[in-house]
Amino acid sequence: MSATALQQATPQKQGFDLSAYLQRSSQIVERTLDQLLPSLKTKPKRIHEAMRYSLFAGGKRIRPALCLAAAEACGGNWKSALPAACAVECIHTYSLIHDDLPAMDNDDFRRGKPTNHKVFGEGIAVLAGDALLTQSFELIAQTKPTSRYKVSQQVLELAKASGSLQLIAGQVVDLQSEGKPISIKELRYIHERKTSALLCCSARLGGMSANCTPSQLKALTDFGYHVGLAFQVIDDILDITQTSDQLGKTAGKDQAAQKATYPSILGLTKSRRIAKQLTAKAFLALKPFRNKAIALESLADFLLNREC
Ligand code: GRG
Repeated sequence: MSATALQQATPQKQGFDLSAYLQRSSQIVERTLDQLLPSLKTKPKRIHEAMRYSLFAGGKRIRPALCLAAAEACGGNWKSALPAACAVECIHTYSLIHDDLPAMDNDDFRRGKPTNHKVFGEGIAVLAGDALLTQSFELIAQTKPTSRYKVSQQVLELAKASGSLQLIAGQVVDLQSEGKPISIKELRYIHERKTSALLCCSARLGGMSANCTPSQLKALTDFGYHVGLAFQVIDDILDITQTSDQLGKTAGKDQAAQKATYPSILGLTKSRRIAKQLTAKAFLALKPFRNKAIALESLADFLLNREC
């Protein structure tokens, strides 16, 4: 895409305060999660401590925000989208806990804190991840049906995004590819599943909670897909350009693990260009929503400008 087309695709977001929006959406999601998850006093206390330790460790809450903003873009409200918003954050946190385990990426820090297994031990960390995965289905089961989307369709949406054809598939191929040269096509396969699938699902579930039309659902799918890919390219760039303190996790892990990433295959300049092009495509997908997609647009812009 040319620079002019990119500028045209990049919307103006004057007057919209994304940081206040993220603060409010995180607050409501955290309050709801706190109410719906077993308390720290609930037996067996250790597992609930471990689940809550990672869940409330200070993530950016991008997936819930996408879900709530997608609901708004389709004329819905936060209240109806909250079970889905909380469910996607539980899936995301489970995937991070498991990804950090010694059997996977073996990370010591996440969200600026020692990883779950460093604090609670590997056994409890595996179980905390399992419990959050299960918890997410308990949450999505509490969503309300709409005239277009039954509860079972919304549950299926979450199951498919987190199953062995999507999130798990991305992780499997990522693990299998370590230390091997892979093509850009194979790398995109990993990114589509490891990252894009859950971001896309977050936006789609928000739309479904608002009883979105099929064409709105298609637009949210295009948006989530491209935002998800851009997000991962930028994450790979940040792994090189930022410090561990800035990231809240160990920097430079991809290179150390000889992981194929966009910057390792194409270099930083080309990777930045690709991230911008993907974000421009995400903006274009939002055109049918007109000014109702201001929060989604700002989120995509924020994710891109973490780095580029
Ligand atoms: C199923 C074990 C398992 C893993 C699935 C999600 C995943 C694959 C691995 C986690 C590590 C990773 C690089 C994921 C890609 C998506 C991504 C960039 C996650 C980080 O998301 P942020 O930045 O994290 O939204 P916070 O901490 O802000 O919530």
